[in-house]
Amino acid sequence: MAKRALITGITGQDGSYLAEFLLNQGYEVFGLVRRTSTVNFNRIEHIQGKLNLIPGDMLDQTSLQLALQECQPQEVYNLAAQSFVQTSWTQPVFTGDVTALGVTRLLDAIRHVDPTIRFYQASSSEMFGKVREVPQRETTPFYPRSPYGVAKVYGHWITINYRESYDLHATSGILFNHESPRRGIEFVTRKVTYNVAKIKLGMASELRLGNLDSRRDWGFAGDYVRAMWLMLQQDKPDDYVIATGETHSVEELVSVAFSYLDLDWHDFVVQDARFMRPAEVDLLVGDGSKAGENLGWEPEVSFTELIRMMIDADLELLKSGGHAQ
Ligand code: NDP
Ligand code: GDR
Repeated sequence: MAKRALITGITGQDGSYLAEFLLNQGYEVFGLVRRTSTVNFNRIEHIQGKLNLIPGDMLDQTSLQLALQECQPQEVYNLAAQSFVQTSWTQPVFTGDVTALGVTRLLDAIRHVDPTIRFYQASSSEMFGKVREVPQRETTPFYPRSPYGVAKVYGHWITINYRESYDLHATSGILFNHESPRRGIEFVTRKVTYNVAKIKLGMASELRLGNLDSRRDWGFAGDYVRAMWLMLQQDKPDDYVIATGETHSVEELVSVAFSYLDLDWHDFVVQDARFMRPAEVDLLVGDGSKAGENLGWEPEVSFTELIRMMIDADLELLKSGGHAQ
């Protein structure tokens, strides 16, 4: 019998890569999808025939319970979130409801429907915020700097609390930024690669950005979903940092992207206060050695390869008359 997995957030960047990965492992894959007035299945349409999509919403406890009863999964991957940091300042309550309380709703549904289900929570390096230690690892104290980061800290601790209170196989992956050609256009890597491609093709003349000094540990989403799966294959639930161990500034990102297409970024990048944040996370760099030792996980795509992969994909998209969704 094939194993069954339920993915919340299957229409997102990570959900689409994880669904592909699990299908390749022979899983029967279920995805929770919320009702929207326009269908947004563009990241999963190439595999939609192989997926079982179930309506539900992280804000609606009953829908989560029904979804679990319907698909009877052995594994649940909770990737659903209001995941854009900047939006969390303008929609802090909504962000808390989905990204924090949503985790409790799902864990509680699991506890009642089938406490043997293995649970993965998408925790984030944003929890480290104003970092207390460099590099950050599983034991580094949290100091979140946005309503999103605060919500993720709640989600992280409620996962640990349900593990300890009810003996659930509940695991948190503390993932550092990971990107891909399927990254949402509002995140800085994709915003840069998409606009560099547009500038190269004569479809845009400038790129407006916020803080160029912040540093991130950027990896490839395709590598990171493999780590999620590995975590749930362990006998014991635990928490793991997933990172490349390298950090780059936004300015370096911009420089690598423009120079790949033989352009000088100084000619095109304009700093714009609209993209500055009320509080910034200045430096993230993760120590993924525990994941290396216990899971045998290592990243395979380098920073430069990642940016080039994203630019190549954006050039192809634009040349074929498409646009970022
Ligand atoms: P995306 O923003 O691309 O995807 C978020 C997903 O959550 C979408 O499928 C979205 O559905 C769904 N969602 C949002 N609200 C609800 C709701 N109320 N009910 C049901 N589904 C909902 O995020 P990523 O794929 O990049 O990230 C996946 C997870 O990992 C998120 O929890 C994110 O916070 C976390 N994370 C991401 C990192 C990264 O660098 N990418 C790093 C660390 C953590 P819809 O399509 O309908 O909007
Ligand atoms: P982040 O990703 O906040 O780290 O959260 P994002 O790409 O939005 O920002 C990274 C850094 O770039 C700076 N920046 C800009 N960011 C955006 N989006 N747009 C701009 O124009 C811009 N200019 C500069 C930001 O200030 C920031 O310092 C992502 C999300 O996927 C979270 O869900 C996840 O938890 C974390 O990564 C790990």
